[in-house]
Amino acid sequence: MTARILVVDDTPANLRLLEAKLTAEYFEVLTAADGPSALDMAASNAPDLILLDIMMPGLDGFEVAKRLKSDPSTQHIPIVMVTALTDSADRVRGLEAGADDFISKPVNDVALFARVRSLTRLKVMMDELRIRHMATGRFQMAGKDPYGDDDETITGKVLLVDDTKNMVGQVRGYLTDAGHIVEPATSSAEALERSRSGAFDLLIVALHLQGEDGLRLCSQLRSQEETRHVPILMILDDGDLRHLAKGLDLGVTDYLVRPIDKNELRARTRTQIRRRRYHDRLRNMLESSVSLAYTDTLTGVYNRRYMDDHLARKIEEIAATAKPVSVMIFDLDHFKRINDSYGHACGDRILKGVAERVSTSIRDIDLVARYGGEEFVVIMPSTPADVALTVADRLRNRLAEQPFAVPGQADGLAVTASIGVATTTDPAETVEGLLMRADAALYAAKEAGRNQMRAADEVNSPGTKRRSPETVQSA
Ligand code: GH3
Ligand code: MG
Ligand code: MG
Repeated sequence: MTARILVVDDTPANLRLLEAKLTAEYFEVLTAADGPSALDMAASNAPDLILLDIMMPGLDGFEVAKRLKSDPSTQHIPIVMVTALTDSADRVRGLEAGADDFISKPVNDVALFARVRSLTRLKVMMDELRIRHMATGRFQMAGKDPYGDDDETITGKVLLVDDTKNMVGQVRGYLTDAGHIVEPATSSAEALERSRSGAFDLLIVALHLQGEDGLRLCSQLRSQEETRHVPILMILDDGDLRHLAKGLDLGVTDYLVRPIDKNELRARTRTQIRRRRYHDRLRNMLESSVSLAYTDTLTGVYNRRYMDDHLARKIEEIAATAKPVSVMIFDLDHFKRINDSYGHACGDRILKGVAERVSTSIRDIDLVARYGGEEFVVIMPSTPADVALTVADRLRNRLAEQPFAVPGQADGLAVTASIGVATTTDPAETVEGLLMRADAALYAAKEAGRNQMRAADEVNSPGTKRRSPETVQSA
């Protein structure tokens, strides 16, 4: 994988050195000799990573990082501070300005490449999500920039894996004081077991687990489904670069060196949890935009297109299962009056309430969809006619027994529905034919005075008309 890296340093010799190292590893390298030109290049050249010197005349590295992270067009670019400073307060300041990591001068090759690869890999993944997300057109609609940080005091749940009691206590104290929830694990087995709950935002692994290989644990955490995307913060001894490089190759997201500095630990923990949240947010947005294709936006239940496909599959399955498939169509009674008397928004509110009440009244294998307007369909696989009728009547009753809460109406509004039910045992039955029979039964229920249900004929009569009472039999 090739990545474009922007190197920023006011000392020409440093620039040339980093440029040479990176070019030799086939990275594409851009250079900037001061803060303002770094900002320009970041905005116009879309680098995948920025290596940023801290001490520069004029605009220093802290300020450049801060500006890059507050500009929506550059805030997703990872920043690595390249610094001669070893003072922990400066590192913390860098992290707070938005840096993702540090490399000390003189720059060590292993640390440099491991870090560059780890961060560019992460960025490629996030870019992919962002592009797919933008392609769905929901990016603006969601009204929220997934890169935006609206929570400065971000806290999360951390699994701390280490067997040295002292350090556990210390790290735990540092993090709980900052508002995080920390659960300890003292062996690899315990870590794997506990992390399977999927409840953690960050895994901290101290490498010197007695008699165990901390790196192997990291690799197991990476391949385990529940922790695949959870960041891992590795704690290692100063100078242990061999393990560092290996850990980063295995997918460890960040690292800390002993002795642990309180502020650095907190800052890196926060950065990792933030990154995790941001990744989750993108994924959720992606999932909800995908589901947009098959759900009804007002009520959140399935839409008609999805219902049609689903019903076709269920009818086909009869050939294998020999079990009947039933459908019900229900239509709210005199719904126009509700709109006319209380307004369309109130009507919408009731449609949502109806969908919710129906969704919680049916079995997991049943499916509810909005058929159109104030009409809904429930598909019930493996359900004979008599059972379907029982379900329909229960549903009718659940709608009628309790008014729907709407703003401005203290007692809520009473709503009833009329329901038509049809059943088939024939795998050659068509979706259209089955729905038409249910619809005809619905019409009969309306004719009979509403707030009731009717079953359709067992046989699909040819020439059945939509809501034609002749083809309907009373239940
Ligand atoms: P009945 O079914 O009992 O014969 O009477 P109705 O008044 O419900 O029947 P009709 O089918 O004539 O009217 C359906 C009304 O449902 C028309 C429309 O005002 C309302 N409606 C359809 N879709 C929506 C919607 O998305 N939101 C709201 N608020 N109302 C809707
Ligand atoms: Mg109606
Ligand atoms: Mg209607």
